[in-house]
Amino acid sequence: MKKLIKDDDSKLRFNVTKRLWPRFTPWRGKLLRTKHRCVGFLGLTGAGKTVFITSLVNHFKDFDSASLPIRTVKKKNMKGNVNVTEVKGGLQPRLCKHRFDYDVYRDAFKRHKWPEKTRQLQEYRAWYVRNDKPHTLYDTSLIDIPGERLGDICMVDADFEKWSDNMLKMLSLEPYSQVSTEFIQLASEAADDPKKLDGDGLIEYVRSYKELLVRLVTELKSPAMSPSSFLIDPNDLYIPENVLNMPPKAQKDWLVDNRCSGLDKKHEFAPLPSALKDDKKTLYKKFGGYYKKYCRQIVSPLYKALRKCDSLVVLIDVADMLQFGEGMINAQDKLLEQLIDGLQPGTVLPEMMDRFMPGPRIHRLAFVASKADRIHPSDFGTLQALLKSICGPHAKRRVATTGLDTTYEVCSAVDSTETESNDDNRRVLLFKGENDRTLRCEVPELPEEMPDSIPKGMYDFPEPQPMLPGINRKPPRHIGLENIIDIILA
Ligand SMILES: Nc1nc2c(ncn2[C@@H]2O[C@H](COP(=O)(O)OP(=O)(O)O)[C@@H](O)[C@H]2O)c(=O)[nH]1
Ligand SMILES: [Mg+2]
Repeated sequence: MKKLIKDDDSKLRFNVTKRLWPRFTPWRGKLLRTKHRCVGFLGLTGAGKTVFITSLVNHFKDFDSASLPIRTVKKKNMKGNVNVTEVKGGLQPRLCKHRFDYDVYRDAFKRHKWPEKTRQLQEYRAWYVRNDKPHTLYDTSLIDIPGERLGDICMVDADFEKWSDNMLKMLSLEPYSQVSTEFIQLASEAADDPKKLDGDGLIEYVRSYKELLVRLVTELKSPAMSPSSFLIDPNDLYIPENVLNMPPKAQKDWLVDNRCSGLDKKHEFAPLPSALKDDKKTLYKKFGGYYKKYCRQIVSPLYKALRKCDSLVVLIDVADMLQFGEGMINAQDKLLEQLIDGLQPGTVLPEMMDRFMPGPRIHRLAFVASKADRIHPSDFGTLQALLKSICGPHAKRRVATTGLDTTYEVCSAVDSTETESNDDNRRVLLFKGENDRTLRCEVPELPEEMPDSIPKGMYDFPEPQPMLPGINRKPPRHIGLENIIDIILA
């Protein structure tokens, strides 16, 4: 036990012989085989990733099989429920720089607040043991990715030329064409007359791209925002709070003047039409260089970590999609398309070969309808069907060609509402709002399928404060977390 716990530095454990053979560690007279599990949590900003990981870790730390009744795969010799023990938590991250700030996020729950917005790639790494697999030590990494950074997924494996072509093509199509007319016009004028990008023309061109980025976020709520440094800068700083509260025009001007489409003011780039490749060789090369530097500093670390994941949990907030309408539905759709194209889940080598030829190895994909506590429990079946109809079309190609293992679950990491029983079958939820006031909300019935258009105000779902048990260390009530444990500790 002592040896195992001292053995925190993973480098010590990874000597050559141990890489080639399964690792066994003597512990309490048992032979423990170490399995590395890495799970990436993805989703649009606000989908609930940080809350999800915090609640999950809390459940593992203070495990109670009554509140997390895990299905067991191996039933033989098992009496009762599965138990999970966290042997050691908060270990040095393996795949990124920053530790997941579990204590800070959990502390927010205690104060009946949701955690602050996360701006960096963070990892919670811990050793777990489950009693139905007593000879396995799970060295588990849970990776939390800020939603904004997923905008850069289109840069994975793409050089500047390919990125430019893809961006210009995407921006000229619906729904992006609603906000991109001006920039696309400038791009096609430059393609016809390259001199338009001399001197001030180039400054105007980059400025127009930044204006387009502002409109993408504010009007379309689109995650297809690349480079993402426009929202979270290379020092991981988000747009200041006072700017978020400015009137739209002032906000747009501030963003265009102060945020960068690249690493910094001197290294800004924007997509260029391919017709300029010969006429504007130096400009193409210059932007290509800035783009490469950006990818090296921002994109590569993120996708190196993601590609080392064996499972991905993609969180989808269906209530928000209905509440915010088409913009959000399109944003979600684009994100799923880019995720599947960029990460190519399912391309998996046998584990033994993977030791010699490390490559993409995501082989499990769980789609989760998060924050299900905002929806009436009688609609959970419909919610799962909606989730399948949103994600299924994107996953099916990979499932058919690679045998990717996909699941669709309904979850709430911190169940913060209660159902009111009433005689007239109305869908009423009770929850705590601001100043701890108990509120009551009649929630709408979910549609059987995602509507093509949603009138504003048609769907409105509650936004409760987190509800927690009185005892501080106790994990929150949840919905369906047990269904994804086999993805994390398989
Ligand atoms: N009712 C409810 N709201 C949640 C839950 N999880 C997250 N939220 C809400 O969603 C917001 C964003 O959650 P967060 O985990 O920070 O999202 P992230 O951007 O995906 O990391 C929170 O501030 C809460 O308002 C949940 O389980 N139930
Ligand atoms: Mg977060």
